[in-house]
Amino acid sequence: MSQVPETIFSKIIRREIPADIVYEDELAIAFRDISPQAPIHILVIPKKVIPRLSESAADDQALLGHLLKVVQQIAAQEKLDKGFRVVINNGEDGGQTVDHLHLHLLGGRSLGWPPG
Ligand code: DGP
Repeated sequence: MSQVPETIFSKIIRREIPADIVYEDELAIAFRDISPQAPIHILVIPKKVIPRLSESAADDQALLGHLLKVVQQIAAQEKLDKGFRVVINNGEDGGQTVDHLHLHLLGGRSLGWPPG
C-alpha cells in the first residue's frame, strides 16, 4: 500500500506542535483554527490520514459520520445555539490548503452566503 504523506495536522495529533485542542477521542481530534474566520472556528479532523473527502474509502463511512457527530457535540459545547456552518474544502478549486481531511466548524456570527 502506498504511504499517505503527512501534514502539519499529524504533528498536532502527536502533540509535536501546539494547538488549542477542544475535543479528542480515539478517532478524531478538534482544535481552534490558527487563522479564524469567525469568532468560533474549529477544525475537526480524523486521526487517520485521509488527504481529502474525494479520496475517502468505502470503509471510511462510519468515520465520516462520526466526524459530523463530533461537530454537533462541539457546537453544543461552544454554545452555538443560533446556528453554525460546517465546511469541507476539497482540492484546489475547493480552496483546500492542508491535505488532511478537516471539517471547519464556523459560528459566533451571522455567516454570509454564497461563500467566495
Ligand atoms: P483549508 O483551506 O480548508 O485546507 O483549511 C486549512 C486550515 O488549517 C486553515 O483555515 C488554517 C488552518 N491551519 C493551517 N495550519 C495550522 C496550524 O498549524 N494550526 C492550526 N491550529 N490551524 C492551522
